[in-house]
Amino acid sequence: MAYYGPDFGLLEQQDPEIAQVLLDELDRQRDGIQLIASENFTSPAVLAALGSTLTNKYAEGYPGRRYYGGCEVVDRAERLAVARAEALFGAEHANVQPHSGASANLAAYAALMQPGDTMLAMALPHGGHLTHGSKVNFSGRWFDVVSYGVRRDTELIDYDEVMALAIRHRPKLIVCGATAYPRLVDYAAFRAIADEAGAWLLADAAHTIGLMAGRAIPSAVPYADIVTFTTHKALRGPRGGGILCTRELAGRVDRAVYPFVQGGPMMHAIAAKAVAFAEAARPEFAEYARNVVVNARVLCDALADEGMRPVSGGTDTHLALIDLRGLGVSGAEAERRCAVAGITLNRNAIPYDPEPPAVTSGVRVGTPCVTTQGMGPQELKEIGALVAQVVKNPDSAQAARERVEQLLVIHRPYLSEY
Ligand code: DSN
Repeated sequence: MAYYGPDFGLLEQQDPEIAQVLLDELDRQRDGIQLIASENFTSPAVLAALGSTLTNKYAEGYPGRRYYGGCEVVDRAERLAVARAEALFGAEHANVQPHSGASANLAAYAALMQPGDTMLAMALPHGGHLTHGSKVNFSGRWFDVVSYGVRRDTELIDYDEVMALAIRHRPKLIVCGATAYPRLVDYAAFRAIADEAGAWLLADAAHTIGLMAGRAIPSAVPYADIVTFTTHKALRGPRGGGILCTRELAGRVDRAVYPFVQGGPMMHAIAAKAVAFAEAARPEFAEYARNVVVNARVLCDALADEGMRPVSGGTDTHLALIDLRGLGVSGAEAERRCAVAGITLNRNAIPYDPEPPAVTSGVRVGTPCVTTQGMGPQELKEIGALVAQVVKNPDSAQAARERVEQLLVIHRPYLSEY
């Protein structure tokens, strides 16, 4: 059986154009080195659950309390997903229905705030997320947003600044967690600040939830009132979101997800989330999560050795943010040069970036994908050298591409056995 489902032959017959898209994307994923920090390769079991007939079922509501008949089977999938998420993260309550991390944040905000309320969150250009109060997002339009960032000198979160802002503005909600912050977030410090200011604390763990699941970094769950997350990044599940919260907030969170923010849950995605939670509870996943962090450190050091400066001086997580200003190459140009060599990464603003978001002075690299492929420190050291080589000298892209292909002979994702 092919990994993409038993009916691929049928799809090829009925819709060759889309079938070709699937094949081409499979080739693209297999034939390059994927360093996008927010991506991963799900397991064939997750893909099987995703490509299933559970997609046919409407199930508005929650298990045992649906607004449609015929939900007794899909109820089992959601109950399993919830129980597995609660056990995996040691959470009092889990909601597995959010379609994405952004939907999870929208629901979490709806559970805790009214439009016009004040929230304190990390600024997008300093590593926060669109939903942390960006003006172009619902969060920036509907709430009164106060932003914190990182210090110019250390490029680390300034907890004294966060405390001062919290005391001055008395936000209803404080959001911690980021998409491009390579260091650990001090959840205990944020808890103390939230308690001092009388605010709720939300940890957006979209990026790091997989590392928390594998116990490779400290968990936000004991500190935050609500933890939002995605299931498709280091956690290696299907594309989707989720929310963990205290027992006290369970009802508010559930009502905010449905019926406030979403209608029918995607039962095929929920089944796939359940598969991913079970996979993440295995000892092999803990080893994987630890290796993701080790690999990120090795990659970061290899880039630093080549004069590519890591923001904040290094990483504690799955990603590194690299300041390219010393090389005189923009993030956008570095992304293009790496693409020619078969290395996929993304341009990314660095703190206090003088360039606009479409150009940027940095790139973000992450190791969830390459670690899933079984690569280790030796390969990551070499990948760091290859990235540096092509960023500095685009003429070397062809030679780098050949070396990328050699690495992939041994480490291809989705091999033929799938
Ligand atoms: N777009 C995701 C990322 O790449 O970090 C965050 O939502």
